Amino acid sequence: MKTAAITGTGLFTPQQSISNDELVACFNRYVERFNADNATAIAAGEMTAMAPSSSEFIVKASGIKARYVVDKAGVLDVDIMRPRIPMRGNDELSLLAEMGVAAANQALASAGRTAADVDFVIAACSNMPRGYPALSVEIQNALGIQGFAYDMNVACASAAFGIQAAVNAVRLGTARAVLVINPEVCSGHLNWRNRDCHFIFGDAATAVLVEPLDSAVSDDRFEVLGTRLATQFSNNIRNNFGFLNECEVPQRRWDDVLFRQEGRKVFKEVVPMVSELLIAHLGALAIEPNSVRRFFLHQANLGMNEFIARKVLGRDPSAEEAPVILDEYANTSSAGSVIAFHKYHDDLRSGDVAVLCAFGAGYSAGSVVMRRI
Ligand code: CO8
Repeated sequence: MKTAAITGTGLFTPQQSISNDELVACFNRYVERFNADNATAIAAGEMTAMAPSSSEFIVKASGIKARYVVDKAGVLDVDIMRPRIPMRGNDELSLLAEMGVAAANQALASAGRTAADVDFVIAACSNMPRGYPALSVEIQNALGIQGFAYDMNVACASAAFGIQAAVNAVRLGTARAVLVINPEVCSGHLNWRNRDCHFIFGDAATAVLVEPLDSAVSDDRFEVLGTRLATQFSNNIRNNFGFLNECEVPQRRWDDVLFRQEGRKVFKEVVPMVSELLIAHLGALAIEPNSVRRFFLHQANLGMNEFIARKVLGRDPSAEEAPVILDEYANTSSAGSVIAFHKYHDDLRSGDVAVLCAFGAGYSAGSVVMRRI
C-alpha cells in the first residue's frame, strides 16, 4: 500500500464581509418592524414580541466577529434578509462549482500539480446546488480532469470524511491524486431573521490535494498517519430542505427548510463525542496529545474548541496550538477546519504532528492525523 499525503491546499474567500454591528443593525430593524406590525396581537398575548440581537452576545457566545458572504446587500436589506444570487443558465458554471474551482486551482498550484495529474474529485460539503448532475462532476469537467467524481454530504464534518475517502483511494492505488473540495454558501440556508442563529454562518470554499507521498513534488507535504470517523444520529442540528418539499402535505413553513439547531445541546453533546474520538485516535497511533503541535479544529464556536482542546490536552491550549479563523469567517461548515489548516501551517517544521478535526450535524465527526515531511 502507498503512503498518502496532503500536498496542497486552496481557499476561496468571497470579497464581501459583514461585521456583527452591521448584521445586528439590520436584524434589530427587522425586530422593531415585526413588533410594530404585530403590536395588537402581542398586547393580546396571542404573539410573542421578538427580542433584539447584540454584537456583545455574539462575540461572547461564539467568538464570531464577522463573516464573508456572496451577497452582502441582500442579507442586510431588511426587506430581503437573504443573499440574492443571479440565476445561472444550464450552460453556465454554478456558483458552488465556481468557488470550488477557484479553491481547487490554488490547491493544485501549491502542490505543483495540474488537472492532468488528478483522476478523482470529491465535492464534500453541506449543500449541493441541485439534485443532479453531481457538483463534483461539474467541477471535474470545469477543471478538465479525466477520471471520476462524486459528492459527499456529511455537513460540517464533510472535509474529514472526504479526506479519508481520498487517502484510501491513494493507498489502494484506485486514484493517482484526489482533489477534496468544500464549497459552502451557508448564507443561502441560514434564517437571517432568527436571533439564535442569524450570526452563525459565512461563505467560503476550500480544497486539498491528496496523492502518494513518494511521488509528490510539493515542498508542503503532510504524510497522513491515520483517519478516523464517527457518526451518531441527532435532530439537534437539522435542515428539512429536500426534494420532496413541494410534494409534502401540508407544505412546510418557509423557516422549516432552513438551518436550525438546539445550540446548547449541540455544544454539550458534541464536545465529548469529538474529544473521545481525538483521544482514541491519537492513542491508537501511539501519539501523546501534548506532542501534537497543532489542532485544526472545526470552526463553529470558540468556547467549544477550547473545551475540546482542554479535554484532549488536559490543559488550556495556546492560541498557536489551536488557531482560530471563525472570528473573521464565522462557521463555514465543511470549509472551516481546512481554512485553519490552509492559513496556519507554514511555520510547522519537519516532523511536527498536526490534527485536522471536523464535526457537525448528523452528528458527525472526523479526524485526520498528519506529520509534516
Ligand atoms: N443576541 C442577544 N442575546 C441572545 C441572542 C442574540 N443573538 N441569541 C440568544 N440570546 C440569549 C438567549 O435568549 C438566552 O437568554 P436567556 O439566558 O435569558 O434565556 C441567552 O442569550 C443564552 O442563549 P443560548 O443558550 O442560545 O446561548 P449559548 O451560550 O448556548 O450560545 C450558540 C449559542 C452560539 C449557538 C452556542 O450554543 C453554540 O455555538 N453551540 C454549538 C453550535 C454548533 O457547533 N453547531 C454546529 C452547527 S454546524 C453544522 O453541522 C451545520 C451544517 C449545515 C451548514 C449550512 C447551514 C447554513
